Amino acid sequence: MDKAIKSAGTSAEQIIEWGTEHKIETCFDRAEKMKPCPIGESGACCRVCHMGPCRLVGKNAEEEARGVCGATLSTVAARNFLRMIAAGTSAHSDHARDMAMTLLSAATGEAKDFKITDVKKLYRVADILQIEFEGRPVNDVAKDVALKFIEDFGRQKGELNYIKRAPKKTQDRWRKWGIVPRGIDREVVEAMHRTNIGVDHDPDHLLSQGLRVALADGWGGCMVSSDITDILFGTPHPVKAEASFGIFKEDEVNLVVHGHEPTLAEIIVDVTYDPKMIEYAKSKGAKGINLGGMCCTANEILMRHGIPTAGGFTNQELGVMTGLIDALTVDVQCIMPAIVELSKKFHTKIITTSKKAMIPGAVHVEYEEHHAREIAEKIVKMAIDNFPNRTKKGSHITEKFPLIAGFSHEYIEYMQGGRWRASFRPLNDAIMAGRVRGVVGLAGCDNPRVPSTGLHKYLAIELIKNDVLIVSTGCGSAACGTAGYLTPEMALENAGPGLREVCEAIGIPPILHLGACVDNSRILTIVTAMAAEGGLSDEIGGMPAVGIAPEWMSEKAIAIGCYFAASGVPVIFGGESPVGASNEVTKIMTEVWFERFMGALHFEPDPEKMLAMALDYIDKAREMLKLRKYEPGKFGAERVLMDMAARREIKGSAHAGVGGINESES
Ligand code: NFS
Repeated sequence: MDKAIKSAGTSAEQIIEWGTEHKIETCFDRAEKMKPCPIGESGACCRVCHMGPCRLVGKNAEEEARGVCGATLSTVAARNFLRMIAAGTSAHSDHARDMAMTLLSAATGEAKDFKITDVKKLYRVADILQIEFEGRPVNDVAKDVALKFIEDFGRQKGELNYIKRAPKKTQDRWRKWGIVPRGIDREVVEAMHRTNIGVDHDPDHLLSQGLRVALADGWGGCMVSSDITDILFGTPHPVKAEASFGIFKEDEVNLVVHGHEPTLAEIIVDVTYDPKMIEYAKSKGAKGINLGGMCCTANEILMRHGIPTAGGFTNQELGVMTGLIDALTVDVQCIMPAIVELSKKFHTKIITTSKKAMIPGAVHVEYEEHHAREIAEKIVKMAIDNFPNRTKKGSHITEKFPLIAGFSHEYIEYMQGGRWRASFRPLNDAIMAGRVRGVVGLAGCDNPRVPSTGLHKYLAIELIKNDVLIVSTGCGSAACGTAGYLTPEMALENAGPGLREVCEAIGIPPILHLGACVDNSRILTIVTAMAAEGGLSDEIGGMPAVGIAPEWMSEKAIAIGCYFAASGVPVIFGGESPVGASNEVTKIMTEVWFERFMGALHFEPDPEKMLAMALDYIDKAREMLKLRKYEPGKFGAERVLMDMAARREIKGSAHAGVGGINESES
């Protein structure tokens, strides 16, 4: 990987160069100027009270350094880390709370622009929550489901509803180590309490609360959010779309939705198809209205409507610099305030829409679910009205790639056996036979501190070459999408022979786009289903599966990494460790967590080492499960050429269609 480049996206890099020529500063320049403080970066700076900030540094800092109150380095590092998890969890969960409120308002008829779209999913969820659904009006069921979800936020005692969705053995581990979350809000508040000056000082105890908060995020906030979004807007199934800056059109009104929430964006999608609006756009000289997305809001409408994406986190300023965006609406999370200043150099209007998030200098059009359509129309109209102000200024870079997105748990199950035989059997069998070596969740942010999206791209190619199936979410998906990696052809060109065979048989790309960052919860339900299917591990821990967030930057990513670790998945994050100053804390998060939960959280900046570590975890899990040893090149084309027996075997298996990969090798 070329370390001199700022972004590994070819058109992104061209826009950055255009910006340098025109003296326009972006996060890439600011990242160069603003070096991270090494004390804070490694978790050694304590600023929880005003006797400090205390910096616990020095040769024997771990043994000798103390804050004014006497706090040790491991206490400080663990406390800082727990606060990161709490912040990340609060972001996902607050999003989930709003989704639950919208579901409730839709069910009671107060939010007239929303309705229950996926009744089947509603019933499935009702069933899990033990809510009677047969013979009842759909909206009554939806109301009960919404209320049950809302209970999860404020519950003071007991267990989160969705904890029981995990494999029994996984739940047992959580109970044994006392990390089953009660209510989501309660766990976040308790984390903030415990990390106050003078409360909890035991690093292991603090980090256990970290896992409890993280589980409230994964099996609470994120999972609740994904489920409600499916109920309201439909469970995703594969759709074709496009990615990168070429999605903007020179002759149409370009409106972009950026952030994380799908509600307003869904209504905007609808409004952009309204013939009256299209007529209005034409009256302003445009040929039509072109809607695009950025970051996770993009992923939400990409996988449900095929709306194209301009990419992930580091592409937001670059998108404005194309000069082609007439209006950019933002809701919450991962929005760089820099886009407002930047937009003044172009004609782009930045519109903030959330009650919770304002940026000085932006236009604020507040979203309110009871008047969703009215607000969406206002925003689309603002974009149209701004079209005549477009100038020639901008990089006008156009390059785009086709992609397939929208692999939900339900669809993955369906694609492996059709409507009547839907199951995870073929995937489990392919793993058992060694055609698929293992599964990696490639997720998390993209980051200007490394050649942005470059680590995702490197790992994606190397993993599929090694017959590892990738499930991707969030900006990990955006990185793969803007590189042209999310197509079935990718399997033919780059996947190892075993994985290629499986992808060809089912007709899927080797990298499955599972959705937004909250949809990491879909990975939890997939591994749970794999555990239930049998033949691999009977809990999440011990599966040949690893999570990687090579370019993470957000506290939300930390919360996600921790819920995977607590659930039993070894996780590898890129960059310097935010607890690197403390060996004790590092040891707890790697060795101790692995002993207790079969998951771990590592930080490793070197992408080659990340890859080696992931493959090592996968191979060790295969060994523990006594699965056939993975042999590179054993399956696929090489075998077809060998002899008739091999040909017959291939004919009877992979090429016989979806059911074919059912037959495990013996
Ligand atoms: Ni998730 Fe990172 Fe942000 Fe979404 Fe992208 S940066 S942790 S993927 S947009 S949340």
